[in-house]
Amino acid sequence: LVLEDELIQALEESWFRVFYQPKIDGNTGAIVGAEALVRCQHPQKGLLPPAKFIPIAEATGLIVPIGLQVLEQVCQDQKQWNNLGLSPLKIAVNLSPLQFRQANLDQTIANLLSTHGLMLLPNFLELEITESCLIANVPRACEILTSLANLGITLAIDDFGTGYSSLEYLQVLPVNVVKIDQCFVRGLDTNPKNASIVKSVIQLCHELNLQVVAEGVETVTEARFLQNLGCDQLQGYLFSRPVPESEFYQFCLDWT
Ligand code: G
Ligand code: G
Ligand code: MN
Ligand code: NA
Repeated sequence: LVLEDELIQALEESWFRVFYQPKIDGNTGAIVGAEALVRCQHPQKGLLPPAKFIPIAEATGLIVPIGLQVLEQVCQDQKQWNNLGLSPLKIAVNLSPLQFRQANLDQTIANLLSTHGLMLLPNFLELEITESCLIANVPRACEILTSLANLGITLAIDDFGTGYSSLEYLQVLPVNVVKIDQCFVRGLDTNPKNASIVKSVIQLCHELNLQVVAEGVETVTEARFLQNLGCDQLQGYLFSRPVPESEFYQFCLDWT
C-alpha cells in the first residue's frame, strides 16, 4: 500500500496516470467513449492500481486533489484528440463520494472545462457515481446532480446492483446512464439468474429513459447476449483492458 506522504509526493511530482478503457455501442459496434481509470506510477513500487492507493486517498481526503488531476488530464487528452481529428468521445470519470460532496463541484468542473477550451464540449464528459454515494442523502444528491446536468455533463450510476439499490431512486435522481456491475455480466450467457437480472434491469432502465452500460464483458457470447437484450454500451477486456492514452488513441484509429 501507498502511504499518505507518498500520495502527497505523488501529487507534487505527477506520478498519477490516466488509463482509458473503451466503451462500444451495442447497436453499431462503434467506439462511443471510454472510462478513465487512474493509476499511480510509483518510482520504486511500479505501476499501482487504484486498490493500492484509493482507500488511503479517501481516508485522508487526498482523493479530492487526485481527482482534480485526473479531470485535468482527461481535459488535456480530450483537447489533444480533438486537435488530432478524432471524432469526439464521451469520457467517463469516476467520482469519489468525497469529491461528490465538495461544495461548488459544478463550479470547479465548469472552470476546468473553460480553462481547457472545452466549454462547448461538456457532453463529452460523463461522471460515474456509485449508488451508495447517491443514496446517502437523496435530496442533496439530486441538487448536486442537477447542477452538473445543467453544465451538460452526463451522469452515470456505477456498480449498479451491488449496493442497497432502491429502484425508486432510478426514477428520482437526474441520471442518464446505469452501469450494470460486472458480477451480473460475468457468464450471463450460461447463468440464467444473471441473465434474468440483466434483462430486467435493461428493460426497466429503457422504460425510464436511461442508457445501460454492461461492465466486465469478457467473451463474445456475453457480448452477443447483451446486444440481443438491447444493451446500449459494452465495456470489458473482450474489447480492451484499460490502456495508456497513446495506446487508446491507436486503438481508436485501428477500430472499424
Ligand atoms: O482501474 P481498476 O481497473 O482497477 O479500477 C478499480 C476501481 O478504482 C474502479 O472501480 C473505481 O471505482 C476506482 N477508480 C479508478 N479510477 C478512479 C478515479 O480516477 N477516481 C476515483 N475516485 N476512483 C477511481
Ligand atoms: O469503476 P469500476 O469499479 O467499475 O472500475 C472497473 C474495474 O473493472 C476496473 O478495475 C477495471 O480494470 C476492471 N475491468 C474492466 N473490464 C474488466 C473485465 O472485462 N474483466 C474484469 N475482471 N475486470 C474488468
Ligand atoms: Mn467506474
Ligand atoms: Na463499476
